[in-house]
Amino acid sequence: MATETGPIVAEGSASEVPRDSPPRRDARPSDGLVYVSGAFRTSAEATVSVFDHGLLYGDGVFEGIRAYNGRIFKLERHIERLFDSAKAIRLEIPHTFAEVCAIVVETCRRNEITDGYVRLVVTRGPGDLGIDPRKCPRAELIVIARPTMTMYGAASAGIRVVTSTFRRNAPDATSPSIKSLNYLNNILARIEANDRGADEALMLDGQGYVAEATVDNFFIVTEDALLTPPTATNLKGVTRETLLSLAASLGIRAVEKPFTLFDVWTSREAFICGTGAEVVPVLSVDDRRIGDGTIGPVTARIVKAYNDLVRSEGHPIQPAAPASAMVVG
Ligand code: PXG
Repeated sequence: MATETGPIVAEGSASEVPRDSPPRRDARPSDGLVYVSGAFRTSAEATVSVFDHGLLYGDGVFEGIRAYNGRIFKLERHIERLFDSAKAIRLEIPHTFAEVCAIVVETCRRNEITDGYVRLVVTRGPGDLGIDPRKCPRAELIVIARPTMTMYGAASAGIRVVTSTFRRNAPDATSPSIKSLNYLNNILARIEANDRGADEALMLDGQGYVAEATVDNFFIVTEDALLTPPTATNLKGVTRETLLSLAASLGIRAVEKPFTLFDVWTSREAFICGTGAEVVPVLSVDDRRIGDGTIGPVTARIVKAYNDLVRSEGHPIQPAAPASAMVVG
């Protein structure tokens, strides 16, 4: 099938994506269009080189973003984190911040996304064998937009979590704040959780304090506050920071401080949060029932407030209609 191969953002061009050729209604193949190598291609034709260092060495970074009601939630914050992750690994994204935002919006448009999930990947690009990034002259930006994304089976009813024997990356190794293509530690933890019949794994830091889940930040509710670990040992989650400010607006005291498994096992409520998962109640940890084993009142309030917020703000996918179009009669 013919692909839309025109470059969306020419090198050195202005940040706006050209809007002269709007996507045709019939242009979206059922498996979607992916932005890769500077153009939109069908999923079948969207490929990267086997010499890409993202594949060969996990050398790259990524982002996951959600869209609700035709708007991309926290788009700029996610792209900012993508640039921060890239900076940390000395990876130069071959576009400006504004260009990346425009490409994400255009990918959503071309895939007719109203509600969905966007994955950005920036790899070191194709090079030769050997880890030296100097072999890779140009980084590769990939943007995928899908109408659905499910992380856990019956997430809204609550999940079962077990503590993994794999520790979250130490801050003096590959920083856990980098959303890098190296997720093996977390994948091993997830396999462990799968083997033990749990939905998700909780990971500890090198000192034995609770860090986070494999793709989500972690909160507990104690007698007097909502607690989440400081971000030195986990990802600076966009959902996590959104919930901290939501808690403030709901009058719920929220504190960032280290805590242990004992604090988790004896907490009143617990939940995990992330862009993909949203806010998911945790009903048991290591076979200890959390609270009375049902979704607690604080978690329920936070779930509702988050669900309301994500549907009420964000970067519009479609451009605003011109004022003249709104005049009736
Ligand atoms: N910790 C880790 C290790 C993550 O990977 C989060 C916390 C939550 O961060 P945000 O900014 O999303 O609130 C993540 C996020 C996927 C997927 O496809 C992964 C994430 C998010 C969305 C989808 O596996 N990770």
